[in-house]
Amino acid sequence: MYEPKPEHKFTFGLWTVGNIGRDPFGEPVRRQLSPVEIVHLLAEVGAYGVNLHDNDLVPIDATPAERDKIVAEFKRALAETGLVVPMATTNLFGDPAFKDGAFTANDPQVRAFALQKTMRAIDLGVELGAKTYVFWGGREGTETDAAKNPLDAAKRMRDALNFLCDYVIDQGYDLKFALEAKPNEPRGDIYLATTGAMLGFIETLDHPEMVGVNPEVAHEHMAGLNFLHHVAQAWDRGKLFHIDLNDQAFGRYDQDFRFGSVNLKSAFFLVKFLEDVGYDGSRHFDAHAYRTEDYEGVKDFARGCMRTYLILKEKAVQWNADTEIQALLAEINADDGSMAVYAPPYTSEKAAALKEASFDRIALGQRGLGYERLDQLTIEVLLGVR
Ligand code: DIG
Ligand code: MN
Ligand code: MN
Repeated sequence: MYEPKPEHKFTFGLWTVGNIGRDPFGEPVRRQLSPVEIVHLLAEVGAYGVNLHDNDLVPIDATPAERDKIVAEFKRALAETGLVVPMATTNLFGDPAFKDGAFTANDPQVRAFALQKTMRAIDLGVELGAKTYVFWGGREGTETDAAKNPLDAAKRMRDALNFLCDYVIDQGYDLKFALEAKPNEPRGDIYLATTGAMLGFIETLDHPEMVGVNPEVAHEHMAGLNFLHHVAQAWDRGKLFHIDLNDQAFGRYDQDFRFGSVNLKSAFFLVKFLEDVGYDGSRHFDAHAYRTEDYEGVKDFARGCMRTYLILKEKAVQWNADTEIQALLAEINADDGSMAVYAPPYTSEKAAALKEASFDRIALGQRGLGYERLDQLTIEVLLGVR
């Protein structure tokens, strides 16, 4: 039961199960696994794919010959295990060169270097078979707005993404971009802080059809937002190109906890949404094990992410089939059709008639909606007593 299979499209970044447990207040607690070891670990736990930042695989100072050797070894591990690489991205946040950002940095040489590094990383991702390219602007932000005008930052981000979309078109790559929002950390404030902000920004680009979003649970939670609502808005716009699953206590730094380990009900409604609408992309766990864990614990973390997803997927089927829940939903959404006359499209006749219509406002306010019963039934499905 709840065994991950390739069709579930569960993926992990090299940096997730490869996280060695360093944090702002402590040194690493686990040895660094090689990318090849990580591929084999992910195969052992039943993952479908592995994602990477360029430098998770190829050190930033590797020579072209070293790069080719590393990539060849990695490809061999992929062939041996059958894992695929659905997504790739660039590390534009680790090297000190990017301390003031990459695409939005005040130094034009840093901005140009970031473009160069990203083009090379896109080449690597495409070489490994990636079809989605994520942009997380971890350093694209400020600690003081004295440093740069947010309009300049937005223009620089737009120029960079337009340049890179044109590069992908020029190269003939089959690749889409997915922008990942985060409100803060490591910068004091990060530009384009939420998925909603990203959706608005995408419409200002030259090739908006190539660009979607990669919402992450922890990042909208950090901003105190309902993650499902952001995912639904992205889906509604046809922009849910990828998703980062994990968990997170509200108002905390980015904890990147195991999926479903904190907010079980919101994880349930997210899984139900993804399954109900038929989301066909990767279920990418951008998370890592507790610092207390050894690599057996890391495998427990990875298995837990996938098991919880599959258990919640089964609960969603049960919720959709629960006769009492469905009867309540039918009652809540009862519609005698009398208001259909005002339905879109607008006409001046409809507006005139609606302005003259009479409503029993008191009665409208007195209706009980049964949400307590409906939510309790949901909780009882999740607790396994229905
Ligand atoms: C952090 O949530 C970011 C980085 O891990 C990476 O660039 C991106 C891809 O999932 N998520
Ligand atoms: Mn995160
Ligand atoms: Mn992420």
